[in-house]
Amino acid sequence: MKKSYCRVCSSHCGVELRVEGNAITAMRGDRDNPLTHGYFCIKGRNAIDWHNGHDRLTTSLSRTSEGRHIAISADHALDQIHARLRSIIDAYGPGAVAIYHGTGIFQNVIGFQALRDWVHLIGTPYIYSSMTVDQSAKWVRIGRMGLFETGKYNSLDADVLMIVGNNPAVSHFGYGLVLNNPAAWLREGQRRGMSLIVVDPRRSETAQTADLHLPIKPGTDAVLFAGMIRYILDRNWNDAAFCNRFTTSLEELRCSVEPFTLDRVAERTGLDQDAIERVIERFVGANRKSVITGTGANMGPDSNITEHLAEALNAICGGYRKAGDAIFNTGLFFGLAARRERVLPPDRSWERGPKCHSADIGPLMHEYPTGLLADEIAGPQRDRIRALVVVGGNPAMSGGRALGAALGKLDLLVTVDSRITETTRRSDYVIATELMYERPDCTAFYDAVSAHTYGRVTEAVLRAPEGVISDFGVFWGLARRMGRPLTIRPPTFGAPYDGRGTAGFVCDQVTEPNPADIVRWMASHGRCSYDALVASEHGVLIEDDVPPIEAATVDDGSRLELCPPDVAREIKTLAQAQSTDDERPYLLTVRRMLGAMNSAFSELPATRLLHPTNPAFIHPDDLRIEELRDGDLVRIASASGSVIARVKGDRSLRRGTVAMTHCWGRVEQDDDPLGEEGAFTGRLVDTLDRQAINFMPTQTAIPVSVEALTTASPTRAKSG
Ligand SMILES: Nc1nc2c(c(=O)[nH]1)N[C@H]1C(S)=C(S)[C@@H](COP(=O)(O)OP(=O)(O)OC[C@H]3O[C@@H](n4cnc5c(=O)[nH]c(N)nc54)[C@H](O)[C@@H]3O)O[C@H]1N2
Ligand SMILES: Nc1nc2c(c(=O)[nH]1)N[C@H]1C(S)=C(S)[C@@H](COP(=O)(O)OP(=O)(O)OC[C@H]3O[C@@H](n4cnc5c(=O)[nH]c(N)nc54)[C@H](O)[C@@H]3O)O[C@H]1N2
Ligand code: SF4
Ligand SMILES: [Mo]
Repeated sequence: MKKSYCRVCSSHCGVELRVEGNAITAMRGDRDNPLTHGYFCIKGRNAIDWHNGHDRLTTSLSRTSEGRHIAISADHALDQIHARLRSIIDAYGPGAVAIYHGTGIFQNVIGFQALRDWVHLIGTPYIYSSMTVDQSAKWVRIGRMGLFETGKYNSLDADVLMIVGNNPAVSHFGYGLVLNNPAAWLREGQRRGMSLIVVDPRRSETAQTADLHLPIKPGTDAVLFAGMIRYILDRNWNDAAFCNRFTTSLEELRCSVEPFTLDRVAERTGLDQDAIERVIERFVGANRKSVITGTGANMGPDSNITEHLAEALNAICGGYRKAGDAIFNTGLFFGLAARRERVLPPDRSWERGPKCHSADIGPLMHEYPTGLLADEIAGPQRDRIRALVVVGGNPAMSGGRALGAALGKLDLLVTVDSRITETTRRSDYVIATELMYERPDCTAFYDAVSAHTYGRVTEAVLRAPEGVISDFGVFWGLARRMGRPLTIRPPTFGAPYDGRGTAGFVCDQVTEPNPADIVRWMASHGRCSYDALVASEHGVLIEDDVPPIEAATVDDGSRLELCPPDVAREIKTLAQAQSTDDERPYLLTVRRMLGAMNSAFSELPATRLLHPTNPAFIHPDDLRIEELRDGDLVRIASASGSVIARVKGDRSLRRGTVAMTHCWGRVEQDDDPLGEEGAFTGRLVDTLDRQAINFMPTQTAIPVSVEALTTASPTRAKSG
């Protein structure tokens, strides 16, 4: 068995693979991995199909003038792409070129850094990613409030952890959580004595093991947090010492949340008043506590203010690690600067820097809002985006139907992926790339966000099919054609690519570097030598030195801004809002399914055997009222579109909720009139109903109607 690690998600499970010929024939979790201890999930196993599967792209494609895709060598494709980019840049400047990167590149450290350097060489500021249709409310919150450097407690040390709209037991993800098999670490925390509070309209797999669960009405989290803050401030239960030293505009916050009395909050959130009080008391009474939010909190109609108020609750209660608490992650690859109690002040980056073409908005963490990308491409302005390079993403689906349609208006669409997707279907060129077990890699990208001082390297355990190149090779090849050397730099989150003054790995312009040499370079800076990383085939976990967080030193005046004027205005609007929609009595919520990773794996036979299409989960009592039975076909309609789906009873849901996963099916209903390939919920997303600053569309708590179409047997499988 060969050892490596899974890179489908950021859990980075250690795996053992049996390779016969050049195919994976068996796979299991590596029991000796110090963090994941043999854990392994269906998505990880589905990667076998991904590598060996019949739908693997084994050649690059180009589109003929009649619109057909034909095979082309990667070399010829890159020649043609380079020439077409050159003429677009000559005519309209580098700002006419944009990049979109999705979840498929986050676990490929060399490819990702190559992409970033290439964007830098092109000279366009326009970077888009899946983050701005995901949890960029966190970036808005950091920009408006600032950040406390010590970070939050998690299952390693919290006494109380409140998880809001996040289901790590399925998603294996959560900002601030231990990312390696997070559910196991939550259980470990509970064994240690930690209380787990979950706020979720669904008794999710995470909520099932929680000590307290608030089954909130979807989309009302901001109201809950405003009410909790009011209740705490009213009783002076906040951490006054922390507030005095590290926060500002507490009085403005107090005034803003005044209308949110607990009885009103209970009514709007559909929660029991006593249950809310119990949660507040448990949270406030604990010494080490933090609030963690996920997509359920960051995708609703008030996502930015929800995120801000959740963090304000955390801040007024001093929910951050304090002087003397342990720093569990000291940065295995690049080392982290000593952590001390201090505020990184708000910077509101979007008020400066190059603006979008279609809106007066600048960069957010050096990216632009994907929620605006359709306008940026298809808008009337002469200055618009004409060429888009997509890497490891499927924006035709993830950005909603409007973006799917806008992609057709580009002069040039290039997609770098390993399989056919709704985005490759719309592309002028598709570059077929390597998959994870075909490349050497290391976990350096997660150095800053890992909960532990942990890292590992892996070699390639399979040969890529002939005709397939690496993500790195795409950008090295394009840079070579530009006559510029590509430089690979240490990965950083939210920092300008060229602004760190760190020397990089300068790539030869004639001979393509061996990616293994770049991994060696990447892994040679840190706490552990490259040779030691290679020798430790289960990954390296350093636990023996956990230095303490340092106390604050001189006061530099930086404060967490609890309630700046725009936030106060948004809270006021929230207090006044009362939305009811009689025509659309249900609220559509997001949820993830174990076997698929957004659009990836959703088409695999193993996934479809379990779920012929993505079900519309509804509480059985709601099904009864609608005179529906499991498997019945329904039309689900929002104000902006409709999908055809099959219902499935689910008692874990709050009544009045329809929960569906995203990025399944086809973008246009005409391509799949009966919804047999799945229901694309992006058609229900109103792309004009967007948040300020990050232009995040509402993806959860969307008012919908449910109308029966026909009845069918519960287990009817996909035809054909
Ligand atoms: N309605 C609605 N819309 C949503 C969401 C929702 O909940 N509801 N969720 C949003 C969220 S959170 C996200 S993150 C986005 C997802 O947005 P995207 O990232 O745009 O979509 P994915 O389907 O994850 O696309 C990943 C692609 O990467 C490819 N890939 C995998 N490995 C590699 C690799 O090594 N190299 C390359 N080049 N490609 C690779 C896969 O084949 C796949 O096509 O969707 C968003 N959209
Ligand atoms: N298996 C699998 N794993 C994945 C992915 C996948 O597609 N499949 N995608 C990956 C990606 S890109 C991301 S961003 C992460 C996301 O990771 P998570 O944020 O954990 O996403 P979900 O698992 O959908 O959990 C969201 C929870 O929010 C709840 N929710 C919905 N609406 C609301 C609301 O209005 N308020 C509250 N309080 N809760 C609400 C849902 O019921 C659900 O339990 O997962 C990653 N991991
Ligand atoms: S949780 Fe599943 S998909 Fe994520 S790294 Fe582990 S095996 Fe891979
Ligand atoms: Mo995501």
